[in-house]
Amino acid sequence: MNDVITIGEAMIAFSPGATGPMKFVNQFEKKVGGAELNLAIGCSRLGLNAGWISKLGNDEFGKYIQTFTRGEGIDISHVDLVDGFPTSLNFKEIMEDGSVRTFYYRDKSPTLTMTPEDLDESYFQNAKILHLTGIFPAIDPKNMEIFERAISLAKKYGLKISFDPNIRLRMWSKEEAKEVLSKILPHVDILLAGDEEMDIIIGEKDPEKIIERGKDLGISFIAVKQGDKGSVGYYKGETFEAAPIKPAKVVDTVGAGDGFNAGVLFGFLYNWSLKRTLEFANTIGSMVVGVKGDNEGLPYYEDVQQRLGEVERIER
Ligand code: KDG
Repeated sequence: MNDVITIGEAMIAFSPGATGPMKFVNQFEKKVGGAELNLAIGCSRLGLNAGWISKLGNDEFGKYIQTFTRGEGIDISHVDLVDGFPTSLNFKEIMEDGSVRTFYYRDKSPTLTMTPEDLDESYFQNAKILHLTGIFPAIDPKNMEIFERAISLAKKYGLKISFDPNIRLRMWSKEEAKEVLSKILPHVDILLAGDEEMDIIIGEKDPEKIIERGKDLGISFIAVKQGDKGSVGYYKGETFEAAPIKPAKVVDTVGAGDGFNAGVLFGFLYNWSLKRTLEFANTIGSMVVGVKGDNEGLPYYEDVQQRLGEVERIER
């Protein structure tokens, strides 16, 4: 039984060997990225069972991602390699202060070959949470047909639907994102959204107002991510504002939101208090930004406990 299943594209992420403008960087390290896959890795490292539904190119990069994800303990039984569609790529630019720009090469994404019929009903029967993000419909608005079937299967089998808008403005406009993503919100049980993203979708970035609107839509767990300002959450009638956890150093901010999401889903599944869940998730986000790569900084459960001072860290 998978605790969490997710649908989305992964890609080779070329990480720069030096900080500064990308056009002057001469060496890149081959890594793996993709918001939904990062979430699955984050969950798996915490000890949850995570499954990923996707397609990769039938090429060296696709095979590498397959091997990498298998090594992370992700269930890739629903990931296929397809001919004629190369595995997508991205190149990252990282500045001295840790701020990042990502340049995508994903126009012929292997996930364009996915159809609603690719979703295996029995996979939904054996899972607890379905995690979706706004990146998948940004690749092709037709992917909403896949989401519609996924949502209806999730409802049929009692899965909670978790959603992160993950708005990527290199992929679509604010108007397009708003039109498509606002259709997903009424189906969501667990909302994991940035304040700026909610401003695009519902025209509100004040967490209190987002929570009010989320409650009206019937969303039961709401977490509003505010970057280095921490997060605000709502669950079972309670609202909590979790202070930010200052990272030791900001090396690469990409993937922090996915790590936060993994922390929330973990706390949700273990029925933790809202306070504990948000503090745990904030801690994970702060750990991710200290490591270069989209998922290399995602911690194991004991790492978070050590960071929180709950267990002793033995160095040697
Ligand atoms: O959330 C992090 C991801 O955005 C990153 O790993 C890869 O840019 C990416 C994407 O579109 O999934």
